[in-house]
Amino acid sequence: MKDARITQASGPEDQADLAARVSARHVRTISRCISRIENGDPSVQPLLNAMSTRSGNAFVVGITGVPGSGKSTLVPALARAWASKGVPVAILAVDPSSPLTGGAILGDRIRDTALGETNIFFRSLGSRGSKGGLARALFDVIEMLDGAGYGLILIETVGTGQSETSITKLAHTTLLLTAPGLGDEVQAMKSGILEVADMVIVNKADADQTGAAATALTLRQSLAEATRAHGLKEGINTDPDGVQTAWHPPVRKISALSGEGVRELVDLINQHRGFLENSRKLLVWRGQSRIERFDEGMRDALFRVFAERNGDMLDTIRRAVAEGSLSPLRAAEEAARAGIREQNSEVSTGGRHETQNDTRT
Ligand SMILES: Nc1nc2c(ncn2[C@@H]2O[C@H](COP(=O)(O)OP(=O)(O)OP(=O)(O)O)[C@@H](O)[C@H]2O)c(=O)[nH]1
Ligand SMILES: [Mg+2]
Repeated sequence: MKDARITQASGPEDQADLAARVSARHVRTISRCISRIENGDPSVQPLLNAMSTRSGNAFVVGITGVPGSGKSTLVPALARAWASKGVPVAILAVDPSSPLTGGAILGDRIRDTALGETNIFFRSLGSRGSKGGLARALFDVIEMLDGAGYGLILIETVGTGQSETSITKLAHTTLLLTAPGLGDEVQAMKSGILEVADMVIVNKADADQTGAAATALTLRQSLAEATRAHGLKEGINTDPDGVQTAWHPPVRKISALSGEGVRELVDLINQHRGFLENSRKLLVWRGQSRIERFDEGMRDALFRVFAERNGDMLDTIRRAVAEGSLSPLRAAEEAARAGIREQNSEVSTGGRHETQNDTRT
């Protein structure tokens, strides 16, 4: 009963209750709120506002790579490394390539571990399902999880479509996973993912040592080409004064299955995080991504306010646009200007809107 009431929360009391449950990392509540974010449900906004005031502490790692490279095997291993140190971890699987097994397998693997029940949250997200775009939904989901106290957020995404490019905008560390024999070095080059990867990890070294070494070598060379950073060493680079100036993507071999090299990978991710913090890139980044979300939110809000006030006019314009008697872009421009003029004249003639008081106090 209580849950049903919370799902439809609208009053201030319910909102506080909802925020408290999310902050207590109540798994079912969080999962339900993610669905509401995916569905573009505006009633989740007060919660997002509340969570946003507490966010800014989570570190976000994106794991991308072609199907079968071992992302779903690596992700739980990484999650456990942080969770075992008491850091609550959230895993988001974006578009698991095999909807039947991808997400489910990962979920099962996590459920198999004792830690999973307390400290690791798992959820899959589909780009098709997100109204208003995956990147936007992901931003809000990350913000909520961050505010709820998840210190590490891992995002698994298949590196074949556009989803991985939106991931690199949201993830602080982008990890490109590959494996010998998949032949995706070339594909990675072409898609441009190599240029935005912060580290390139060759998985399945246990199954094919020689192949893994050869793949790593090719990738090292391709990376130097892609980033035109021939003089840099892998990892953190410093200037003569010891100031950390650049990060050059390291290439490492691991076995997600046996765990070989995973501890070193955890150290590497922490090194990259340290670099982002020391060079203040993380701070700048967080600011920028908040500004981007503000800009998007502003566009949405302006449209919503306009539609609320001028529903009839909007219908008329839409019909004219559909019939071809008005150009869509010109109609948009003129409607926006008409909306602003109307707002201004209301203010100057002492209209009913609060704006008038706001601007004078
Ligand atoms: N030998 C070996 N096999 C591995 C390793 N990591 C993953 N695998 C196997 O590779 C297969 C694919 O692994 P997944 O973790 O499902 O790969 P994925 O990248 O998540 O694949 P999608 O979700 O389909 O994109 C599974 O059969 C794994 O058991 C490894 O380190 N060594
Ligand atoms: Mg997977």
